Amino acid sequence: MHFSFATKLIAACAILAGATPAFSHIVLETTSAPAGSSYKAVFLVGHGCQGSPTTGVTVQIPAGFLGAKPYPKAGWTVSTQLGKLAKPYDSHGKRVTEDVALVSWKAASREAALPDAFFDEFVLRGKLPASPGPLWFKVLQTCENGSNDWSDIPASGSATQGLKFPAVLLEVKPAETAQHHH
Ligand SMILES: [Cu+2]
Repeated sequence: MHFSFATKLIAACAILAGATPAFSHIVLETTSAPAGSSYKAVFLVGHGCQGSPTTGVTVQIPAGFLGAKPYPKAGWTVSTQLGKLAKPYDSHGKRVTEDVALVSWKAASREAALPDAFFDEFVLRGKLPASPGPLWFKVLQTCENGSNDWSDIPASGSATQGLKFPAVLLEVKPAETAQHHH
């Protein structure tokens, strides 16, 4: 029996999509990390908005993720926005009452936009909360045409099956457990 190359490709994509939805949405390169550690969040963007190139990625920093700092990105303008902390804390003898709440990358030109057929990374770093549990980053992906609002969070637990636009999940592990991996 003969299958065309295109048919095989479609079949492979369907299998991939079923087994690892991770490859189709915006996800983190490292999906778990120890509580209280410094964490490099690499957001992987695998497609645009129904074929349209990505022109912007805006990440909402979840409560408990401290001191977010974006990595610059060639061809893109990066900006941050501060927000008031629900729970102020002390650092280096100073009271900290606000922190980075929003990190945004915008393509500086039409040429810099991320084509739907390409893959790219958007990176920031920060400190994880001291207590374990799921941490959700809501991400707004804007495109030349349309946008994807990755903000769906399950009512309980951390399974994203069935969510159309799941927020980006990081599993914060108990510090001791995670150390076994090193
Ligand atoms: Cu997807």
